[in-house]
Amino acid sequence: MKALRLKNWGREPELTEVDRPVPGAGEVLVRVEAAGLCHSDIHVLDAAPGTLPYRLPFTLGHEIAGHVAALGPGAHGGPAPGERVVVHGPWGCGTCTRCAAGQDNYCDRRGSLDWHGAGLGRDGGMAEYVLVPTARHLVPIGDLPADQAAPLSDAGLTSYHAVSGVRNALGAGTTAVVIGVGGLGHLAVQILRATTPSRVLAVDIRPEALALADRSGAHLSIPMDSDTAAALRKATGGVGVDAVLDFAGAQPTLELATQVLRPGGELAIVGSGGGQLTVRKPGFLPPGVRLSLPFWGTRQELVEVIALARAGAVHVETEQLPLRSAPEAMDRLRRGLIRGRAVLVMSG
Ligand code: FEH
Ligand code: ZN
Ligand code: ZN
Repeated sequence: MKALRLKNWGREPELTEVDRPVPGAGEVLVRVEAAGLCHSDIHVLDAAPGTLPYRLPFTLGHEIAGHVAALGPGAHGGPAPGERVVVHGPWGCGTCTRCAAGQDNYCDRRGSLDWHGAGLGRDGGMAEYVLVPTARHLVPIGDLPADQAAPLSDAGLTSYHAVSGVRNALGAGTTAVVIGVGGLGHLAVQILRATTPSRVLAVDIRPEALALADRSGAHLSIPMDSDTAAALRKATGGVGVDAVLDFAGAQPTLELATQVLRPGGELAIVGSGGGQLTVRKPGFLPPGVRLSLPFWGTRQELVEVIALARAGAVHVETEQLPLRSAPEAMDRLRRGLIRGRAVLVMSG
């Protein structure tokens, strides 16, 4: 089968012919229908040798949807052959209390593993087939199209998990701000609209991203410039915003968040833009502000995201591409030229 494999650190991945995996005890072989591209793939490609614990070579792709092709011995109780599924991508140790609860994204043994999941040190889904270690990593998707389901397993799930973490601050009469309206941010806007009563404001530097925010249901989209803080404060009648979800995580966006947060507000730093905040008392942060660094999401949250999409409450704007176009698409992703989410669609 064809697979996009990372063979050397700092080098482009290669489309390679490899043997189709055969599921062993407890394992499930999934025929991949779609696999999304993520900024984390770029971070993996650009990682210097030794910075990630992963062993080369491996197949990329941690945002995967398809159907069950075969079950290994004893792999029962999960989806049956032929059933369409999405893969819960964070694979932990499988035996700690977090993994046992479907919270592999916060595995207690993460630091000792030489993988973080499908396509992250283990063979992933930018291939015709992917081997999943256990059926508990699979969530049924019914008739949801694969190009929708795949991005929901990472972009959607990460956004949903971030919203879940700040939900306490988002009751009636509140305001939430999404900074960065890309593959994750446009889904966060929809998830906020679908699951909270908050007004949703969106901030981005790109006009096309602000248009995407409008299409996604933002009440107001505001360009990132020197007037953004004033515009956000004005939009809240001067009291400040109740929650900021920063999908950039860059210095300017973190500083914007500290300028507009309401006392007692929530800041979820989702993007890995490398921005820094000084947290001290007294300091610049409003009193009572809570910070979170959400990572990916739980299996149960993935079930909930899929249910939202199947109910029509969440729709992913995708750019669909064949597997062979992945290197070119990754280069455009690296340069910020992908609108929505790029999804590799497997033929056959
Ligand atoms: C995966 C692995 C490591 C860092 C970040 C990620 C995210 O793409 C998961 O949503
Ligand atoms: Zn990702
Ligand atoms: Zn674990």
